Amino acid sequence: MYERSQQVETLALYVDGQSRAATGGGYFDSVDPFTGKVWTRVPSATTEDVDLAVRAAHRAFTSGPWAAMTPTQRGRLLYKLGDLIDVHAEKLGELEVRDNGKLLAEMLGQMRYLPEWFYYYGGLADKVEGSVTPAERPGMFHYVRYEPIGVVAAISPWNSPLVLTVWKLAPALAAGNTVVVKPSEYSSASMLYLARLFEEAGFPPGVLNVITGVGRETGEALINHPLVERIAFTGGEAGGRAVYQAAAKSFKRVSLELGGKSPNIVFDDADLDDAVRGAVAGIFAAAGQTCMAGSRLLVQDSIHDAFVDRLVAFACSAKLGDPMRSDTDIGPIATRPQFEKILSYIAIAKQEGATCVLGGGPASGADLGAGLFVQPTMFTNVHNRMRIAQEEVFGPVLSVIRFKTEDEAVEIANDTLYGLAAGIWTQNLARAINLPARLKAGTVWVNAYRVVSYLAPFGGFKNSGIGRENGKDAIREYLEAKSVFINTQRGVPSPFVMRLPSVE
Ligand code: TXE
Repeated sequence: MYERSQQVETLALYVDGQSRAATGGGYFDSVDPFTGKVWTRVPSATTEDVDLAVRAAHRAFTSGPWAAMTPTQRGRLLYKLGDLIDVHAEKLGELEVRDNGKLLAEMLGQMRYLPEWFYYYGGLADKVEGSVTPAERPGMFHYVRYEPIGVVAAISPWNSPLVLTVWKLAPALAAGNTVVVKPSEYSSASMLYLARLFEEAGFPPGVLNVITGVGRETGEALINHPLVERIAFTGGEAGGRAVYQAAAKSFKRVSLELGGKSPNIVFDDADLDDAVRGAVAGIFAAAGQTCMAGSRLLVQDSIHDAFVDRLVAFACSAKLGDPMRSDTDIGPIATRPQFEKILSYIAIAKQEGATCVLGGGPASGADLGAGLFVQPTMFTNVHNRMRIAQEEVFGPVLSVIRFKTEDEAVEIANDTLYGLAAGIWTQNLARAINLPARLKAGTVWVNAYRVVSYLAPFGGFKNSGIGRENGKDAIREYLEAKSVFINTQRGVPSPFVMRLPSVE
């Protein structure tokens, strides 16, 4: 059993290869969501710190060892980092649990999987190939090369702090950029620890910088910094909108991974045991605090009542408790604002006339420490136009919606502003093949839920975001294409007329 240290640790920013306090000397506290006690003090980066970090990243990008490195050498550094993460996985997992209260089992799993991103993108670093285009006019040689963009700002949330940061870091660095990371103010510890592993792996100073602080100040200073050329953001809609607007002001390249209201669709031909587990994985795992939560459960009319009964029975057996314990299924809610937001949505669902068939409020008890727990909660008689079916709750609150036909299921599934993910439960082969194409979602799982991979592009349709992370094309998101024309013949034809090929 993991013993929490009682000592309050003081963290340091990581700028230009140095760990140090913020220039203003300020700190803010991070609270362990299970004990309710402050467990670490995090530096509050000022605008000056942001500027120092971005300038360091810019220097490292334009001159010095990183700029001179071959892609193969960069790749080797990424491999080394992957190896080091593997060695430190347990420590990193523990830090994340103390910050966000998610299950140690889940965070350890994430940390042990994390090196794969560095191996995969490390391997890709020297496989970005330009091309020579066919000659279409005499004497003109043309090729395309791909170049890194510059300083990347990576802004990440608290729910899976390192995983969601590494989805940005690994391809950005493999492509040759430099990065300034701003982790969530609720979960800075693991990223600051990871920064030291960058140093141990041999990354030159300035290639990775970590500044900590709140979104409205540190985050905004970062996205508005003129030397930042690319922003990669995962978080809520409000932050996403701020990033998109800041990006528009100076045409920064941007990718956004925002929320979801993902449908998890159960047909009457499904393996119902698996579907019950899939529904639970969709909404009660991580206490529903995941962007891809299957928060709308669409159940076919003919099995609706029996399925709801089975789901309630299964969800009732989930054990709430200390996220550090191996027998805990559901941990506390990560932050007080999130806890209050979840409870407010439960109240909204009740006002809207949905029927609460499970939970419906906060949970407390001897095993729950001082944590902010919400009971696994299920509403039936939900209509898709209700707010509880349209707005992201980011908590263990499931809206069950009835449908009769496949067409109706598709219509309900797509009737949302979001489009991050969707689940389908069926044993019908034709349906398993045909339905994914009809759903407006960046990821579709059939007879599975909540599966991600470094190999698989991840991102959203509609309000769920812009761009894709993971997979081999993600490295292109951190590169600019450049066309080079070389005239191999002497003589420039009429300088007043654009040079075009003859089309005879
Ligand atoms: O996210 P924020 P929060 C959803 C979820 C949750 C809501 C708010 O519904 O209730 O978002 O969560 C930084 N300029 N998701 O408040 O604020 C911020 O400091 C620059 C979905 O935790 O978006 C943090 O580092 N940066 C989600 C990061 O953005 C800004 C994950 C995310 O914080 C900023 C988490 C600004 N103006 C919450 N405002 C998902 N998609 O996985 C904030 N930040």
